[in-house]
Amino acid sequence: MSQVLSCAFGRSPRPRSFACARLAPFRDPGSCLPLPGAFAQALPRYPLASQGDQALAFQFARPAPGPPLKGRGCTVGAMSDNQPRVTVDGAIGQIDATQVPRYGGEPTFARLPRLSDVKSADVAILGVPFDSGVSYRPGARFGPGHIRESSRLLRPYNPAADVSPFAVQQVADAGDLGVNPFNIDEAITTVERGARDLLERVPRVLTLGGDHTIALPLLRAVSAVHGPVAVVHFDAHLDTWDTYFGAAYTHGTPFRRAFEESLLDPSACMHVGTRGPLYDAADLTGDAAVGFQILPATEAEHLGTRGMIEAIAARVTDRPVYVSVDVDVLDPAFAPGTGTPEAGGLTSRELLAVLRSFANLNLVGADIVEVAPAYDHAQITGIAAAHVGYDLLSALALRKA
Ligand SMILES: [Mn+2]
Repeated sequence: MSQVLSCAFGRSPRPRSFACARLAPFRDPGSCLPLPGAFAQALPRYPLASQGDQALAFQFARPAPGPPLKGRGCTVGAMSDNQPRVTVDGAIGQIDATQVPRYGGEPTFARLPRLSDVKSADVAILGVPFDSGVSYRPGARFGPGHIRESSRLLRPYNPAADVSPFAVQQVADAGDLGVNPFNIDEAITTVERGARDLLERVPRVLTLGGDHTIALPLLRAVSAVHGPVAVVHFDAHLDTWDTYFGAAYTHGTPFRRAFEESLLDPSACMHVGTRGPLYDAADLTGDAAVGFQILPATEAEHLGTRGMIEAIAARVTDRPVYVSVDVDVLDPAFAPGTGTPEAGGLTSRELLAVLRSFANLNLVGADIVEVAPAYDHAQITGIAAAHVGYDLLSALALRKA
């Protein structure tokens, strides 16, 4: 590196051209600023990125010769994990798979940097290992780790969306929240506080669950920023029931509670992929009363993905939209590893195609829930969930670009 110029890493100043960067090691890797609230408890071992410009002063080499490349980058030197990384225009991306095989290295989502290793981020990945709200099979508490482990195959460039989601925006993994498994009320409070704290630093959060109970506190945090949101809810089930065994806060009730708390725009919410037996026909009228239009799985084949995309866009228009993906929206053939599977669901191909269309909508947040690895085989469900995350991140990248 004969010619280098120093600049602070971040969204500005970011070289316009394709640049090869070498990252200086942290000079004080032990320094750690306290994080506020529950987030501090959740992430005690991660040094905070905003620990001072000194630790974040990277040296950028002059642009490498050759044309700008989508989906290819050059490598940087050591971060806290001492792994070579792909970086484009200052966005620190994945561990470089040409130097470290994808089955090795950090088990963050897509082997992206930790949030503590970047000065700022456009999108954070947040894990919520919690499943005390389930009504049938438990195990989604292991979902965040399983999705991350299943995301090692993701590569930098998404040809279906024609975007490099980790190059045009900084995506980083914020780790897991520490959530009480024995007290649902406390768990909900912890998730809300953790999401609020994170949204003060990062504009968009993609959450890996966890069971669907966590959608309520996540919607509280998102609506505090954006106002009532249009929820597009991909699920086999309505999740607008009132109580279960007398309990108001379960994985089958988050969207009724969210409606009652005025977190939703009831003129713009939608279920996609619902199917299977209900308790009573009144379940449907009760659901409509809280603001959801239904695009059931039985309509998916008639409408095709294009028709589904048009129906969603017509419903949410330009409102801030929050996407909640219960992995059981997929047929059990595509997602066996979940708590309450129902036959006759969407294919992975249909779901991913529909999710890519959110690049044309005002996507403000998303979650992927109900991945229960104990019932998974060969990472079928985990890989599907990882790709759901990848296409949602691609949609955000296109929106940003
Ligand atoms: Mn659900």
